[in-house]
Amino acid sequence: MANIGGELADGVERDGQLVGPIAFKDAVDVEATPVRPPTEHSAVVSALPARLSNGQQLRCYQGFWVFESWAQGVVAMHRGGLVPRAGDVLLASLPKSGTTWLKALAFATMARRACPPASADHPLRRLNPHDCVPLLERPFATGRDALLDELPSPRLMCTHMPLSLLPATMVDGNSNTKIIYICRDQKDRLISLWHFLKRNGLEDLSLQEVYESICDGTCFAGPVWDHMLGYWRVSKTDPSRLLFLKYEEILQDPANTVRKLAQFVRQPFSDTEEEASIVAEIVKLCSLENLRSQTANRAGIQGMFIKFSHDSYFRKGVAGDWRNHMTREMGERLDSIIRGKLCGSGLTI
Ligand code: PAP
Repeated sequence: MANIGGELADGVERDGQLVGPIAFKDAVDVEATPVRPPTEHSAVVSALPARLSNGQQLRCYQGFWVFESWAQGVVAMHRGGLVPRAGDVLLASLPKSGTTWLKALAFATMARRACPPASADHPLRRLNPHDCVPLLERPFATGRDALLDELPSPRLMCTHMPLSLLPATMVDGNSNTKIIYICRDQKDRLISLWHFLKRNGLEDLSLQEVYESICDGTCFAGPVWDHMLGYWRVSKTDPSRLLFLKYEEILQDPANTVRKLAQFVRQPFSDTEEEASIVAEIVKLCSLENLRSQTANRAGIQGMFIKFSHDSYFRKGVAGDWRNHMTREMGERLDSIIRGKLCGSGLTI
């Protein structure tokens, strides 16, 4: 069997067969997993600063705002609740930065030998991308984190948490975990978030409220600049461990991102794969149009405490939509806050 690109990624081969990540929903039985709520952290959480932001009760843990319903699980995860494995790949983002797209692209790329992107029964043709790649905080919040141990290698997982709240074993210098971060223009992210929350039960939420929560750093997973900077700095000091992507760059050249991503997880495309247009097939499979048209993405919901409809993850998928909703002054004020916070880091968005 070929050793693709010279070096075979950890966890890619099992019993002589090339394998990829298995869709979360196919690999585990959520209902059958024993529940062990992380109640040992209730005293820690009840002592944390609290506030209501964009219709959600939040707590501030170690400088970041997290859903109160997730807070005990976040503490449990942070304090070492997840045992990393060789071959783990973790996707990270602030919500509405392109997470769903990145999940699809990374899953399709890593799983391409076990599930060719053109195959009719590809998991992304029958499951929502969030059912293929688990968000770490959810099983931790519900005490079902044992599910993550059940996932076969190579594990592909996701988080909205900042780097500083991940288990130290996943992020310290000796960790084998590869992290792919995606960020997006905060003005477009804000508009996307506003539409998403309105679509999922907060019909009366004002744009101004969401806007102010991003400007003053109190939105979920914020302050957004600290979230981005935590990942950005590691991508600069250790680029083999952290790949930093921008939504707008993927929009411009998705094929280039797929190649970059494959290279990063040490599964570069072979000449044979290039000749067979596998990259283009992955891009097509993961396009907004294709994903939106799948039955699994037109119906159904996602989430444990908070429920989000599958179709609400697919809206316009463009850069610059903020101009249709915000004044130029609002845009300039937010840009200037973000620029000031990122100043000197080398990161521009
Ligand atoms: P999440 O963090 O809650 O998972 P996320 O996927 O980051 O959400 O955000 C959804 C945004 O990604 C939407 O942007 P919009 O509101 O500005 O339109 C959605 O349209 C966009 N999106 C989802 N899938 C794709 C895709 N395949 N290609 C491009 N953009 C996408």
